Formats: sequence, C-alpha cells, structure tokens
Amino acid sequence: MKSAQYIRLACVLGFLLLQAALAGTKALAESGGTPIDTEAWLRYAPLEADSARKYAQLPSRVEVLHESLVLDTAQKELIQGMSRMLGHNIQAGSEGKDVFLLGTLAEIHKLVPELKLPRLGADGYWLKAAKVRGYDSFVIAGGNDRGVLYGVFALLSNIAREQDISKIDEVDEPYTPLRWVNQWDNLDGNIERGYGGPSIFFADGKVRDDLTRAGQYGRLLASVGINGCTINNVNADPRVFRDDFIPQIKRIADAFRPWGVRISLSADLSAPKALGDLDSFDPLDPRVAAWWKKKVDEIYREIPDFGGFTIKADSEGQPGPSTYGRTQADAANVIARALQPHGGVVFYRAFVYNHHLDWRNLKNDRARAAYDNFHPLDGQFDDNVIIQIKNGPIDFQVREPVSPLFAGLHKTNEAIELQITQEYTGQQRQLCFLVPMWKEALDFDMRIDDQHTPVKALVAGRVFHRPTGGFAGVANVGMDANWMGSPLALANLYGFARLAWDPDLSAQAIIEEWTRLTFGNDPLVVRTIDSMQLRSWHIYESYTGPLGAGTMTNITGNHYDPAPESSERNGWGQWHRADHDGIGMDRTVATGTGFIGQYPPAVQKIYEPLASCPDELLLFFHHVPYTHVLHSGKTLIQHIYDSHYEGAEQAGEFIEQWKTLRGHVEEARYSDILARFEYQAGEAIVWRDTICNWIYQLSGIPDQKGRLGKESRQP
Ligand code: GCW
Repeated sequence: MKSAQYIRLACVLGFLLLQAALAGTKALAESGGTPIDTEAWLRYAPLEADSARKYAQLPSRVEVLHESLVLDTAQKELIQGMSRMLGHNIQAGSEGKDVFLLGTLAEIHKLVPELKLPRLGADGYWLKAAKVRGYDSFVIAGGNDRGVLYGVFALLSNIAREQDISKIDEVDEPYTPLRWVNQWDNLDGNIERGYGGPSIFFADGKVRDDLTRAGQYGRLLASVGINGCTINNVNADPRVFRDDFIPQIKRIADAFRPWGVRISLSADLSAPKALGDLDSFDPLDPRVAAWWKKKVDEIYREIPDFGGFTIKADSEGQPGPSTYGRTQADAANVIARALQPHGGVVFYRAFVYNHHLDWRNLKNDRARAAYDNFHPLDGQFDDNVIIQIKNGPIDFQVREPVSPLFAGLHKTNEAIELQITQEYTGQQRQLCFLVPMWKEALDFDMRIDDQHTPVKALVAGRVFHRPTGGFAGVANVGMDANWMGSPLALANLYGFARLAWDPDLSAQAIIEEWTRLTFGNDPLVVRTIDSMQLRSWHIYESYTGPLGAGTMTNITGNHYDPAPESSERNGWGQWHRADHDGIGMDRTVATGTGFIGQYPPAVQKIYEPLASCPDELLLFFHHVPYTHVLHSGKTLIQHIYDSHYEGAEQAGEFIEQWKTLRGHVEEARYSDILARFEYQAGEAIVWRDTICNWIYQLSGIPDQKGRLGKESRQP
C-alpha cells in the first residue's frame, strides 16, 4: 500500500474512531452508566455538572419522624436518588443541620409549629422548602406513610427532570383511593395477553423462589402512586386458595409491602366446590358464605394488609352465580362480607356477556351486555364492592365509545378498567401510546341529568358520593429486562398510573415526564419521542381500524394479524357486519340493537342521528353504505382506503424520525428501537394491503387514486 493510501485509511479510521468516541460520550450521558432496563423511569442518571449545581443547596441530612417499613423505604430511596443523580452523600439523622424531614403532617406540625399546614388526604404529600430549627430544610410530609414515599419519588422526579425546586411548595393528592394494576399471570408462569416474558410471580405451579423482580415491580408501581396489585389471572385458578398456597402468596405480599403496594387475588367463584370442600358454590348457601369467611380470615392471618379480590364470573367460560339462578350482586356480596371486617374490597368485573350470541339476529349485541346485566342491580351491592368496567362496551378495541354503564350505576361504586398490555393495539411490537385514548374516555361527559358528569368523576365516586372508586389497569409485565417487551411500551404503564393519580394531567405533560425520566433531558430526544408517542395511537388506528369499525384482527386467533372475516358468523359478538353494500353495526334505537338507548338522553342525541355521530365512531353505531359521505366530504370507502395508506406511510416515517436520535440515545437502545420501527413499517403495509384488498373485493368499488386491484385488471 502506498503512503498516500495509508494516510487516507488512517484518516478514515481516525474519523470513525472519533465518531464512535463522540457517540460513546453522548451515549454515556444518555444512559448515565446506570442499569436502565429494569429500572425503567427510575434510573437516576447523573446530572451534568451545570444542572446539578441547581441542587447544591439541598440538605445533607435526612430525618425520619417515626419508624415504619414504608418510611424506611422512603429514606433509602431518597439517599440513593440523591447520590446517583447528584453525588450527594446524605446522612441519616439531623444533628443540628439542614435536613430532609420525612413524616406525617401531624408530626411535622409538632416539630415545626410555625409552618402553615395544607390539608392532606390519605396518600397525598406536601413538598416544602422551609426553615427547620433555623436551617434551610426540606419538608416531605404525607397524609400517611405511603404519602411520604410518594413525596420522595415526586422530589426525585423533579430533580431528574431538572425542575426548579428551590421555592417548592407543592401539595398533591390522588384523585381516587384505589389505584390498582391487574396481572393476568397463570400459576404455570405464562401470562394471558402478556408480551414481556413469563410471570415475575409464578413458575411451574408455584410462587417463584426468587422474588427480586416482584420487589422491583413494587418500586416502579409505588413511584407512580399505584397502591394495589392483583397478582393472578382473572381467569382464575382455584388452587391459589389451597392451604399450602397461601404462605407462598404471603411472600409476594412481603416483597411489595415496603413499597406500600397491597396485593390481592383473582378469585374463582366456584373455589369452594372446585377444591372439593363443598358440593356447591351457590352464593346464597350459608355453607358457601362460611367457606369464604374462613378462607378470608386465613388469608388475613398471613397477610394483614391483603387488598381483596378481583372477580370475573359468568364470562368466557368462568363459573358464576347464574349456575344457581343467583345474581352478580349475590355473588359479589357473599365475598365482600367476608372481606369487610378486614377492610378488604371486591372488584367485581362488569365483563359479563354471552359469547354464544346468535350472529344471524341483527338485534343481538354484545355491547349491551354490561349495562343489561348490571344496571338493574344498582343499589344491591355492598359498600366494599366496586364494579370494574372496561372503558368501552366491547373489549379494548383501538376505538370504542365509553361504556354506558359508567352512567348507569348511581348507588354502586365503580372503577374503570384500562388495558395497559397492548392486546388489540399492537402487542408491544408496534408503537401505540394509549394515554390520549384513555383521556378521551375519562373526559367524556355523560351528561347525567344534563349536568357535567365526566367518566373520571363517576369512577372516583364524586358524582353520587359513593364510598370509594378507582382505576384498574391490566399491566401484564413480565420477566423481560424491560418488563413489557418494548422499552417504549412502558410509557403506557407510567401513563396509566399518572392518570389514576390525576386524570386532569394532559397526555403531553405525561409523556414529557416519562421521556425525560427514561431518556434524559436532551431537547431533541424529548421533542422527538414525545411527538412520536403522541401521534402513535391515531396512526395505529388509521391502518388497523378507522371509523370505529371494531375488530379487524384475528379474534379467534392471535388478536394481532389482520383477519377481518374472523369476527363474523360466530358467537363472540365482535361483528362489523361488512357485506357487498356497506359496513357497521346498527346500534340505533330506531332501527338497530337499541344500544344507544343505554346512554343518558343528551349522549343519545349525539350518537343516534347520522348527522351528529362523529366520523371516528360512525361504524360502531351505524351500518352505512360504502358510498355514504362523511362529515369530511369523502365517501366512506375512500376514507377507508386513504386512512390505511396514510397510516402505513406515517408508521414508515417513524424510522426516519427515530434516526434523527442517532448518537443522542445510547447505541444498544437506539438500534433495538430502530429495529422495532422497521418491523412496524412492514406490518403496517401488511395491514393496509389486507384490509384495502378485502374491502375492495367485497364492495367492488375502486380506489379513486388507483392504488388497488391493479393485478386483477391485467389481461
Ligand atoms: O380481551 C379479552 C381477552 C381475554 C381476557 C378477557 C377478559 C383474561 O382476550 O384473554 O381474559 O378479555 O378481560 O377477561
């Protein structure tokens, strides 16, 4: 090789090395050199010196005002976070210095009587920069111990996001008392509709020996205010009630307890019989009531802070009270009465429906089921029963109206069930940030008695002054290092919890927090990821199921691939009724299933007339010809074609948008996520072509832009 060539080669090599080094430095800054996967949004990356300087005046001591497991956790978390982000070495004890003061409001008052105290409910916290014994200090007060822990997490989140806290005086309280996640984990270690690996709780029919991940999950949940977790599948296995199983479950409760997260179980109503103890599970049989009482007492002896039960009955093959001609209220109450003396609750799911509906009868409608089953029982449930209602009347589709049952219970506690695990929304292999969708449901105004009655206020028990209420999110995290299979999908877990805490937060505010905590504060990174996440639901909807048509996916199989005929001509009731002339379910009162009649009159007035029904839900409520003209001025069929093409194109553009972050996101994470977007772009094309060709063949109406059927026009 000639010397000039050597020089050129050396230059190129040098350039490449420099690039790699630069990318490496940035990568380190982004990852902070901390384990980012299992820690998710709690990675506490070191701040740049400039940013860290803002926090130089923070106290150097931490004083805890009483001893408790949760306060001990709070203190440790504070010490760890301050050390990792700022390099501060916080010592326990006050010793006449500036101090972080951790305690309940009453304790703070005793120590610093001159401080004017705010009002603070259970789980709420108060962050206040204040003088204590003459030193500039920092008060972290809680309505209870959990509140103090939440306050510590809030403070650390502020620092990680580089917020100014020098004059902070922040009071924050949860919107609802019950903020739970549900895990659909089976005892063999599989998770129903789980896309993040096997169960962190169970393996081979037993509770895992090593529950490290359960503890880490407790930490994640506590950091965003989740205070309960149902650990097993709602398609429940009665073996969890076996005497030898309860001590195993106790170990999971022990792993969660330091984080203030109570555990609960999904209960199989037939357990008294299935376990061979009785010959019946009739909820009105006194022997059955006694069985539940004994079992519940036994559980509380092992787990004094046990939360209660989640129950799926008379649904998709699960046993229920209908076996004995009893009502869902009979079933809920017998168990609620066993829990009541211990302070436990029953989340009773409204997902009760017949999955053998006759599809030929145009008046049949699965969407009616929750209201038809539960509205007549309003007022018959005990005060510690909460009816857990899926956000939509069908089943977590990419777009549904809200369930009318939210407005149909005036004397009964309610909770909204949201699906964090992306069963019908891309299974964490495609980007679909669900917070904007959930916000639409929570903000939806039911107009009960023509008053402002948004769903969020109904589920919090604020409208009819019910004793309790809340949120249940089906999370299904697993053993994968990043919990959900995709690092970006964790935004849904974070977002669910933030909405359960405060449903008035905007989707923009939530994603901004999550991105900064997960990827750091580089403005390009924050701007780019926020915008991709915020657009992702609409994009996914555009190429998989626009206009509220409902299931176009393979409903008898994987709930993932496009298979629009799979929902028809069977009893599952997820019909779209597409034929040669038109598509959509007629749910009107006038000519259809009457489902619209389940809403309060003001809402009926929006959905019943074609003229006012919003385009995005048109096919949920109406059966219309393909030539129907939408509010946008386009024909229905042209909209379907265009939407699929636009959606697939936008999904493809994610690749270029992500590529702008090269060198700003740590290389391994960068390439992992890039590969996901490349895959999604391909999947979007598969969806586009399958649905467009299917509907073209059904209708025979060509695409005005000539994108379809070219091959079939060839001689
Ligand atoms: O969406 C359906 C799922 C089932 C699930 C059921 C439910 C746990 O396909 O897997 O069962 O809903 O919510 O009970």
